[in-house]
Amino acid sequence: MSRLVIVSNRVGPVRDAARAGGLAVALVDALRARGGLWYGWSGDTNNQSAGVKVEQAGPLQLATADLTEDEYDDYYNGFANRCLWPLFHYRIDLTAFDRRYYEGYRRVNAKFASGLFPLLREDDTIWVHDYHFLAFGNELRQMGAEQAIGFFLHIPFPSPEVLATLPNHDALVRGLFAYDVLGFQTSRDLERFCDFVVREAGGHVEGDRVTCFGRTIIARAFPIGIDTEGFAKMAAESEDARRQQEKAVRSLRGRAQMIGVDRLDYTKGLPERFQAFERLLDDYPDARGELVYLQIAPTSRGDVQAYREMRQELEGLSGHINGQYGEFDWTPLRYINRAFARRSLAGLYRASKIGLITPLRDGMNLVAKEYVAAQNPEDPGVLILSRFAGAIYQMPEAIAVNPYDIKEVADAIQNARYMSLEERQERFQALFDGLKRDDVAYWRDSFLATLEHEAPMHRNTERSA
Ligand code: ADQ
Repeated sequence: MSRLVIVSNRVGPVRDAARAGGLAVALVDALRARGGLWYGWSGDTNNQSAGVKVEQAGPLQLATADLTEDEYDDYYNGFANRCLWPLFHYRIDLTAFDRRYYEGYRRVNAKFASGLFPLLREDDTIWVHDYHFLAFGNELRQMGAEQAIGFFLHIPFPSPEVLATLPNHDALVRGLFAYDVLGFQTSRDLERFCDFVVREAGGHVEGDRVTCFGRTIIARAFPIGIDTEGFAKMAAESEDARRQQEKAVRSLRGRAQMIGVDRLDYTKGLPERFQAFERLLDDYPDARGELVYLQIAPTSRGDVQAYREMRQELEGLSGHINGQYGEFDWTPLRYINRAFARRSLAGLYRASKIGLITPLRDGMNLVAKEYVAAQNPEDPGVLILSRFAGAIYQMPEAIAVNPYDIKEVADAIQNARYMSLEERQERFQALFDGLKRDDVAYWRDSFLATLEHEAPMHRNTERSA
């Protein structure tokens, strides 16, 4: 088996999964089994060039490089998080179209590619991740890399009209054709990519072969999963999870708990979610004193203005809801801005009768999957899931809602509160079976099989043609 080289912005078995987000969680799970080299940003900024640092961490070699302050501003806070992130989540209003950011982004992609190039072996398989490194493959190719290189996009791919608002969209999409395999979260993302290639770039599509800019690549949907059985076992059996669950149940004193867990990000629809909870308390007085909504939302990307503003808005809303509806012995909304250990999180999911996951847009959403995996099959909770999360395509047995429709979400919560045990069990079983089948190992193996077995055959045919 060839060596696997993973490239992603953040690297390694992270201590703070909440801040690192879903990508790091998924890759830790994916790589535990296979080992290899994992390369990316150290998380530090340093204006002296320290080069690439390589260290061993169990079966993994971790290779990291620092960013300078300017690179951090232009590449990470700038193009990645103030331009690509909002734009790919359909927030044109929050997108900063600043060409300086794009230049910084290209420079950092080139710098990281030149840091990796000398570490590569001839038969490595290279798997690049997410919107930070759209241009990475092209930079490596220009240095002469001939290895199989795949790319997986963890966030949505926008519609052609939205992508076309970006001044450098043509160069970015052209760069993607340096990869051999492109992976998307859902078939809708894949369709939008193909649409762009055909309508905006004059390419053509035949099955999963996409031709443009003189190259043919494989593009496919590979919906990311979680370690379903591992997570379920942790929720049911680990001492920490059980302790956290008992603590939660004790503090609820017979009341039901509804949970949301999200990085504090404007794509997650938190203000709308808080408003839906308020609407529930308004429209359904029987929920007052009976339901506690626990929202865990650790701060992320605090350097970006839009994130600071949203945080203030949420503090205002939560204060208002608790002031308006709270009783001396009942706090309706428990809003917590910090990370929890994964085991504790598993216990909290299990203690919750409802999982309320209503992003305005989300590539996949692993929290929805974790919530289901953590349930007690004898008495499972109900998942309410946004129709704009990628996960909805794999989880049709969740209650699907439009997160912008406050009344619809309030009604869904009320419906979930009174759902019969039989219906809850049926929905849970169907969801759990799906998550067990399409877990993180399946995601990893199917992507790598395409990259390692299908792409080389395809490259050979291209060469001999
Ligand atoms: P994220 O936007 O970070 O991921 P998500 O998929 O839900 O969103 O993953 C978040 C992860 O962080 C989960 O594993 C969750 O348990 C963990 N987490 C969140 N809050 C936490 C807390 N307070 N304490 C501990 N852990 C916490 C991006 C994309 C998603 C895509 C993933 C993976 O935006 O759409 O599903 O990558 O591809």
